[in-house]
Amino acid sequence: MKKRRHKFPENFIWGTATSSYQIEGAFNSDGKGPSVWDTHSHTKGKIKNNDTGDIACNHYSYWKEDCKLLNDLGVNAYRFSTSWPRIFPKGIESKPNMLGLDFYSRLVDTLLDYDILPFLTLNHWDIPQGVEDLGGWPNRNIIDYYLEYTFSLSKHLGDRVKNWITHNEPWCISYKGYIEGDFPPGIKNNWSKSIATTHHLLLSHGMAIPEIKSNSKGAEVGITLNLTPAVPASKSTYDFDECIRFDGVFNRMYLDPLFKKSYPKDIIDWLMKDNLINKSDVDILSEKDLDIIGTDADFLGVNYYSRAIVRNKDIPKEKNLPVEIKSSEKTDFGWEVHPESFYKLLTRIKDDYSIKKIYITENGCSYKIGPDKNKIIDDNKRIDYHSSHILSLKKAIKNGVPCDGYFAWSLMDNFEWCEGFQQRFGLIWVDFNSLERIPKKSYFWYKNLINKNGAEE
Ligand code: GCO
Repeated sequence: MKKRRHKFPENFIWGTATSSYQIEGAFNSDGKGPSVWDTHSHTKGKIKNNDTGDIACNHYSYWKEDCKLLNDLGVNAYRFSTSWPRIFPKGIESKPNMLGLDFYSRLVDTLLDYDILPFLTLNHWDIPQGVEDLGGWPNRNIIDYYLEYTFSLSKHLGDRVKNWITHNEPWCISYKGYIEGDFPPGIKNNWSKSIATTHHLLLSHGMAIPEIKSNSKGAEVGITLNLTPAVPASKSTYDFDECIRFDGVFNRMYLDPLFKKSYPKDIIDWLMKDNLINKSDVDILSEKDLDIIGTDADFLGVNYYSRAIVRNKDIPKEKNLPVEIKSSEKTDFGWEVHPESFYKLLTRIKDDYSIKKIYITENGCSYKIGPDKNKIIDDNKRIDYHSSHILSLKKAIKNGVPCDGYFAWSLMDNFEWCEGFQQRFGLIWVDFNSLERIPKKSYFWYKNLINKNGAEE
């Protein structure tokens, strides 16, 4: 018997996503200034294998070929990011670098010629080293520079780009940059700076919305969050409490201000109680700012990869309970494949927050499998990953989650941050020596899925 076909709503958007530093290369071409990721990757020992994004996929030269691959894939949208230091090399100039703007302008025109909607992310982490040197995100002044960049870009591209994402994954900037310290600027355990970073990112998002709309008639503006649902590893109350904290730091710290105009009280109280922040850190989180942060955005971008199984490391021995949650299969990155949590996450944000529209701006997996001698790349595991997550999404939509699009991460293998070129998320294989692109089996599978608007048998 034939199984029922699962169809997606008409006009559902199927896309793929990339980001500037991860694919462009050309790190110092045509007047581009250094970004914090250039600085970071050029510092020995920060990135596996000391890889850098100097060349990456050299999309800066191969963009036409890449657009053609997008067109052949049949996507109706493409999410990419613009490199701020290509437009304002130090971040503080009064006039934009036209060569940088022209690159994105050509890209946008070509996408539109192919009937592919450009989804433009303004900040996918590679901010100019120049603004970092002035204090970076913890310094409120950065907002003015960011708005200048946002205004300039929307002025030049706003007639053609109608989908804007202000920031990608503020958690990564704030937590990995200032608590874990593996991302630039590489500061560890500084909660004051981390909280200020979160606040300034969110505030600049709220302030950018009217700026972009003033330049781009009918534009949709949103922000992309990486959300990770969490489950306690055991029945222990220690694990349970830790899980609530994890959810607060990871998810609610962003969702609450954006959609409820407040920061989670339990997290602020905990940080104060443990003397990780002081009153002056809390004072900057003013109601006036929160009002701007909560400006009605047109959509929320959700990036989902995996769930977290949370264990409290300080659990006293006598209270230690065995871990009950068994992890499922893992990708080559060691991230658990758990499509059920994707469904749970989406229905939870629908229930807890009133969000008009969601786009899945990233979902994907890392598998190293490469070409055989006939240049066939048999990445069935990637197909299984996307397929199971798309089914969860379908179920979520059926249960009222207002999702209008899905972007597979990523169009092609690229520079995976601290992992360098070790992790491959692409539907297209990239040979990082010859820069040859070879579509994987998953590329053809996705093409077929798009063609049938998500129907699978
Ligand atoms: C992120 C970014 C992407 C990553 C992807 C895989 O989530 O870290 O948005 O740039 O490459 O998520 O880690």
